[in-house]
Amino acid sequence: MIKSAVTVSLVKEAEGGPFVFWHDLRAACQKASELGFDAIELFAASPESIDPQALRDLLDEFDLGLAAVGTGAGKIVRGLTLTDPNPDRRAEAKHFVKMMIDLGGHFAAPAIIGSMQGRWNADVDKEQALDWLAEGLAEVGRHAQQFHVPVLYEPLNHYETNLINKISDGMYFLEQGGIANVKLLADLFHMNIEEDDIARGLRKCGQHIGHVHFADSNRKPIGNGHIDIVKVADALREIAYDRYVSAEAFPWPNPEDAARQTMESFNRFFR
Ligand code: LER
Ligand code: MN
Repeated sequence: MIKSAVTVSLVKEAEGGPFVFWHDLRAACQKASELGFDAIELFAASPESIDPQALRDLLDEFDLGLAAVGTGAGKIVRGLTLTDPNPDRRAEAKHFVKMMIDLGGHFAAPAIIGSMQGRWNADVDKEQALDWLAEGLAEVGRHAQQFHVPVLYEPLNHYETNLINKISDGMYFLEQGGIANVKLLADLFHMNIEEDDIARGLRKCGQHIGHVHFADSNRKPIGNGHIDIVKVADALREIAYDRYVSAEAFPWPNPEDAARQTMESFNRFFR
């Protein structure tokens, strides 16, 4: 059965970004639980900034799972990416991701590689950047195996990366590189920009999809833009998707209403 999640960001530098709840983890868990979410997805500044026992206690208290942990703070706060031309910085990026995998792993929550993939530019050509990305994903995928969770690789729209934008290109990339234990994150906001047909993109990738970011075309909570969510839900059912759809949306018009609207849409389309 498909499960619901809502994002919580604890990262000052990410303010203005597409996260529903902000800064107060306890209040976010309380609200998520009240509204009936199955889990939260956590965006933290660093692995060390989270006390795993305190997180465990909070999740237990509010009967929530941890759907996934973001790694984007590695880029936003520390400027790290898996495709940095400097080998020391690439190693640091992989280390950061592995620490996040360790944090999530104890909760059976996969780590997400989104903006940490970086982009090609004057200092690194596209072929080289893709080689480093493949190498990095393979390494962090192997690291995650000990927790029996995959790593989630997220193709982003072309304003955010020039490496891989379409979900099926992400699938071919993982397949061609023989990259094990890495699944795809299908973010409906990015897919609305990049795919010819979102539902077709989801069907094509089938079992390779390990997580869904649930936001509308304008990144408001689902139901406030022009994505045809009925077709998306049909496609997810058809591929027997049974993991999380997680609200990575703007806190519009405010966090609580964004979460409530998401839950109403979730119940309408997935229950
Ligand atoms: C991360 O999940 C994402 O979707 C990116 O747009 C964040 O930069
Ligand atoms: Mn996303």
